[in-house]
Amino acid sequence: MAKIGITCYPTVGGSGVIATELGKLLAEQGHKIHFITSQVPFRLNRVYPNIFYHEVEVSNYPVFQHPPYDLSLANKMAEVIDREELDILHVHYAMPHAVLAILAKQMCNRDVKIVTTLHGTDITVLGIDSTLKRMIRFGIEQSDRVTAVSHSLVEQTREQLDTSKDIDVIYNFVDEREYYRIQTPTLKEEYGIKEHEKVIIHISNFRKVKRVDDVIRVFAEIVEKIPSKLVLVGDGPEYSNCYHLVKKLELEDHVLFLGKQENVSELLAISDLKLLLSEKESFGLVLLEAMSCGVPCIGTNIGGIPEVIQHGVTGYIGELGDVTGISRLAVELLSDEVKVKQFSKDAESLVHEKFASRAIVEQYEQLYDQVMGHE
Ligand code: GMT
Repeated sequence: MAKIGITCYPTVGGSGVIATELGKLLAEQGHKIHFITSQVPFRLNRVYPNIFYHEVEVSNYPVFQHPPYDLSLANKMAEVIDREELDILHVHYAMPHAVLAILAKQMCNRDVKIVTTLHGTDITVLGIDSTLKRMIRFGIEQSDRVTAVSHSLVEQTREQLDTSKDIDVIYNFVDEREYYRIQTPTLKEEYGIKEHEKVIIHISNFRKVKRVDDVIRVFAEIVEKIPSKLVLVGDGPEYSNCYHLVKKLELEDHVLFLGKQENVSELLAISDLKLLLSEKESFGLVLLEAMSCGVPCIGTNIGGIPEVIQHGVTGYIGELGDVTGISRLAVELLSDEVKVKQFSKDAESLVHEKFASRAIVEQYEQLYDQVMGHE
């Protein structure tokens, strides 16, 4: 069994979710897991006997113009590597975690192996920022092993960082014990949604890249043909713009703004269709969460989304920004009960086959074994 350190962004966000869920499942397999983060990861919501949490403390010495969080993290990583005799330090999100892990490795007294997982915006946005690019590439190239959450992200990393480093694709997963089709017989009514109305859901952090305005415009065309409600879950910089757009399109009675929600599987249980119309998306973990709950999805032909949705089987892939084309696909699907049932069944099966949590965790375990020289 390995002793594994995990660093991630502990707040809401797909990379933090995956890092935390991976830590939990690895701990269930008997590994010792040490989270090294600025806060307790938000999904670490109960006591696990072989999971430990090491908080990064940042010095506030008045001479510093900016608190040196990054350096304090590297210092903490080195301290935990030595004290807990870590075999592996697995960092999620390259910027700045990969380069800090390399620094920590140089500061400690063990031949700890560094594994870096790329999640998306660390490459697709920050990787093209000239103030960060060289540092991100260095962190990736110096890591012992690098994984990415989709083939598309591997290609983008190669192109944007101009690196030939080997990158393994290990897809994301969900804990199927949490994401399944639960029975919520009264929830629809409690939200004031009529039994015959279809529910279309979008979940995101409402950043510009998520194109939530496209979701609203697509819904505006759907609701003209099919009695339905749009449920918007999450919060972020575009939230108030979305609010205004809903008002402008006179959709106030049809759109529910729910803000951040914890028990998303209950909301997915009342949903008929999920929309993710982003312009950048290395994977789209929310699609997997929906599919695991039997909700068909429509996504854009962007990044890793076509690796997650099987077009015509578990949902549809539309062109970025093609509001009319996407709403046509949605209306066609929602008008065909038999098709919705089949897509829903196939979505669940796909999660259990291609993205099964046990198989994905095994891929990480195999990679750890290889990097530790056990294979
Ligand atoms: O964009 C987000 O929603 C947050 C971001 C993150 O870093 O947590 O998500 C990225 O990582 C997720 C987990 O691997 C992926 O499912 C998301 O597609 C990816 N986001 C982007 O590529 C924009």
